[in-house]
Amino acid sequence: MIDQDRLLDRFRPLWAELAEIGRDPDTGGYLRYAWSAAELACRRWFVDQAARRDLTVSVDGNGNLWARWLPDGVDPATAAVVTGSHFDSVPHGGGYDGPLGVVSAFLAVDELRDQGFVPGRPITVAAFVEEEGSRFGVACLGSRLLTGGIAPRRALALRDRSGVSLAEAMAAAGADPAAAGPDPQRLAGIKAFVELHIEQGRALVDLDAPVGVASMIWPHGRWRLEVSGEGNHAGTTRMADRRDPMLTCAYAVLAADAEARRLGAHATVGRIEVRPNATNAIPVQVRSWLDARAADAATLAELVEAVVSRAHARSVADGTTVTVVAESASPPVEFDPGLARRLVDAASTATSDVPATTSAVPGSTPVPVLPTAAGHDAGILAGHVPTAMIFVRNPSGVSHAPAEAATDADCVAGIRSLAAVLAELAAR
Ligand code: HGY
Ligand code: MN
Ligand code: MN
Repeated sequence: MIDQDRLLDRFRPLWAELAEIGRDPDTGGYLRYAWSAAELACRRWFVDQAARRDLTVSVDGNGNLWARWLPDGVDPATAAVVTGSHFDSVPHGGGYDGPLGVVSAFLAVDELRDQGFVPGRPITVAAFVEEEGSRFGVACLGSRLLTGGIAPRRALALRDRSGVSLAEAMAAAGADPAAAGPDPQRLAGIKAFVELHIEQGRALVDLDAPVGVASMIWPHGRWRLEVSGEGNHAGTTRMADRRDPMLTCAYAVLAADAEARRLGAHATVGRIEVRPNATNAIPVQVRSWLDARAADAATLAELVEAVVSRAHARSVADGTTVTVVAESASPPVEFDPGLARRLVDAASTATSDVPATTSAVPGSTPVPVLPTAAGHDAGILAGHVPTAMIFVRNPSGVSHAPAEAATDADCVAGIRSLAAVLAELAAR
């Protein structure tokens, strides 16, 4: 059995090394955008960690990082068990969403080596680029490019808020944009992919479990609503003469909330851009981004359709025009049930000595299997290789905000579970 205290002593300094990279001292949140200085620092950290473990680092044409443990005598052509996550964050996001999966992967390798475990196949640590889509607008951009989920031409033309394209950002970081695109050979070299991730919710808290396993990912997507009206003077323009796009946008936001509640779905508008964004001018255009998610594709489609049709109806009354562009879409993902079962068994054994802290939900299992409404690179890879996810308990349930956190003890329970899973999947 893995020694909890020894793992804690390993986890804390490694976590502290990464924790300061890209952290905003005012908010405590992270500003780690794909190909930005902060994320490049995380990538250097990754390469350093791999070197310390004699793992061979490779970078695919999309900028995803891979650090491989190839045991003596194992044929390099043998498909690898891969584990990892991402470094990038939402603006002022939490520190665990992504990095916990990469740190845990390196520490799981350490634990296996300490146990004298010698895999029968390579074990590879991975870090995917632009999982959040915070800079270029499309979620899981690195894993979508890898798997052919987005055309390189479209991806490379995506621009950030200051107008820099993905191609320009890659080139500025020394990567070759022309190399971006599907990598079937790399995919063929993956036997299974396991992503460890902080839970983005409170299910494990309510179930009194330190770790859980994912059953599925809700379908979800991002739609850009562009409302155009007539720019004019805030003071001298009579109310009856206005064509104010802010009204149509505000109505769409409230409609999204109402329709999501009606359908038991989730809808958020967290980003708005106003032109000219002046205090004393009626806007000429208001752009907003709808993040919509539901437990099934039909409900998601109904939600988006309802919001869009209500926005169009309102625009007639406002004398504005609305265009809607789907920027990023993720269909429902059902994880491999056989692999999920193996993860439950391995994690149950690995964490059997973790004491229950509160009264668990009657009938709950030590390692619950639960759905999530959060997207992940595992959701993209699941369409191509056997894939599973381990969740680590998040006491507050908060994510995509500075308050996101997990206890060290639960992070260690996650690492122990991941090490056990890797041992099982990579056994000789
Ligand atoms: O937005 C998401 O669902 C994920 O956290 N990237
Ligand atoms: Mn994530
Ligand atoms: Mn996230």
